[in-house]
Amino acid sequence: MSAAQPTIAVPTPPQGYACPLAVLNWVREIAALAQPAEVRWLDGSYLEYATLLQLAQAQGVIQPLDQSRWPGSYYSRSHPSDVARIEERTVICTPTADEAGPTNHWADPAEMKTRLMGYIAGAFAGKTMYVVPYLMGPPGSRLAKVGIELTDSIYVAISMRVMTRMGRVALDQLGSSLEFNRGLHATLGCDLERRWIAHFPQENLILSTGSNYGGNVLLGKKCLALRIGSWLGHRQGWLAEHMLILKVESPTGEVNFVAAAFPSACGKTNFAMLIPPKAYQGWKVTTIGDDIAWMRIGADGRLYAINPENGYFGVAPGTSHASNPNAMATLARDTIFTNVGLSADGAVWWEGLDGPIPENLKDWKGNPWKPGSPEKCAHPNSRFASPMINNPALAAEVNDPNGVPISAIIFGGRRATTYPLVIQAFNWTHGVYLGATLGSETTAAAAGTLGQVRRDPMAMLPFCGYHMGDYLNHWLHIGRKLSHPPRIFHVNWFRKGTDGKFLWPGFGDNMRVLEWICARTHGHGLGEETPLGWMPAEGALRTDGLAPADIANLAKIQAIDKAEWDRELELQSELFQHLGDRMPKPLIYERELLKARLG
Ligand code: GTP
Ligand code: SPV
Ligand code: MN
Repeated sequence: MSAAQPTIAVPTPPQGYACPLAVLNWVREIAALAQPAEVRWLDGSYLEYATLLQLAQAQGVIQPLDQSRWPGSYYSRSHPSDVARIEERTVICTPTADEAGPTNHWADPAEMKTRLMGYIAGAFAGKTMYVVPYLMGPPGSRLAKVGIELTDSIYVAISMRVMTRMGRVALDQLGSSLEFNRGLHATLGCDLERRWIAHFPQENLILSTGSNYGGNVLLGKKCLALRIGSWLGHRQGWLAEHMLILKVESPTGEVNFVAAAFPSACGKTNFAMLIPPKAYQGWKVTTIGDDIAWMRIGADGRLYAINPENGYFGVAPGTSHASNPNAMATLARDTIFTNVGLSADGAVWWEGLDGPIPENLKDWKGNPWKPGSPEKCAHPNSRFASPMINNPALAAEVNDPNGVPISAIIFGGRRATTYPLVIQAFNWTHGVYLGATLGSETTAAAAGTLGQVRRDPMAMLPFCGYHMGDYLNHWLHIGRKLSHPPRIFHVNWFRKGTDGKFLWPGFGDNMRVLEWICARTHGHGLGEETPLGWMPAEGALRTDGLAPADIANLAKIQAIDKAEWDRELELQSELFQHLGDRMPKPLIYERELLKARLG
């Protein structure tokens, strides 16, 4: 890259920082290229955060909410064309297209780098370049990873402090190691024409241009923790997954750690923060993570998981005191809201929030809005970014560097038909098949058509950084190495009746399914063998406290419709064909077995 000298002096890190020369050189190289007016190293302190918030406010990037009701919280609106991840512009730049596989967009690494570095040349003129060192994972964890994100966006700098362990802690973890991710983000006025999210796994490099939306620009999250992470996991023998992690404690003291993969906007945050219904006296669910899990094989043959994140970037619409009280407590302070509704007196609002609707609202685009207005007040993918420490149900193990032993893995999608409430896989391979064939109706979390069923293996379709066939094989391989593999399940909270309404109440009542799952992992939940897998035996799902109408729906939720399954198997074969000869044979065999069992 350019050998040009920066026109400004690049400061060394604040006093007391140990910083490898490789980091300093990365900062110098990009400063020389992007030509910022100023380079600012962030140390992650609270004082610094407060200063950045003031600066962002002065620049009109964020505005404070009514601090008496929303302490420490701020509001921001994105560019209206920049509200979600953009999959067509998200590329994996491996040396060959084959390595990225048919489910990813591929671009030639040299060409893409030349193009994006061209965009970035001089692009920070007159601006501050923030140097954001960040740590993904608990300090001291062998799974934790360090990234250095360089950005011209103060919104990114602020959000990274919420979402990651930012600043000095990251450089302390790095020590003299040279293993860190290079991340570079240039806003470029949110220019759609120059919007790219490019991953260079071989170089541990991420370049993001032309966007300022969370998943595209908070590079620790989907870019490093999932796309680069999954690529590293394949090489190094671990798993980077789009999964929540929760802890369940029963009244008798039985403890289970459960990981669950649901596609974007399909219920991970809600499930991770579940509050058991009244009938479940003495049961407790606490949160380790709500979006990402890094999992490794422990010396005892169990699968151990950490949450690499430090905050939640949650979907606002639908979040309420009724649906998710823990999320409401979490976002009650120190939160950055993006693209929700805003009232003149500094309150936020979104569809599905309970309580009175504030007066004098403006919608996410800044237009006046009142109930009955034709457009939505909050964008369907509007988000809150909150520190996880605010979660009243945070699990005690959240900072454990060793992670937590996972006893059950759950896959689930948004399916109006076909899939019953819960199935248990017969074994690991069958479980991997359930994950591999996961389908879900598309949501607002990504740009594109809504509500169409698409295959989303392990909820990783937009996030797997290499060939999906190799990824599925990697899962099979990990299973063979686990002497105590987690049991694998498939759930569907979203099955609908002929009236188009959900058949299952969901949210807190998902505890009923979780209880059965935990019981199964301990060998004492009653199951019935069906063609799809084990399902709860008659009476094995607790229904005390469920509304009579919900109880009456149970038979419909659990029904297996032969015609629907014939169609489903056809749809599954599309993915199988797409992956060609890299589709693992054991999974092809699982499909044949299922076909035979269905008759
Ligand atoms: P990402 O952050 O995009 O990865 O999403 P997520 O999987 O964390 O999704 P989240 O928990 O934010 O849920 C998204 C939407 O699903 C919200 O509108 C919820 O109200 C809805 N939802 C979550 N759980 C349930 C449930 O059990 N039943 C029903 N019907 N809807 C649910
Ligand atoms: C998702 O889309 O799965 C998210 C939000 O969790 S984002 O970080 O934007 O990807
Ligand atoms: Mn997600």
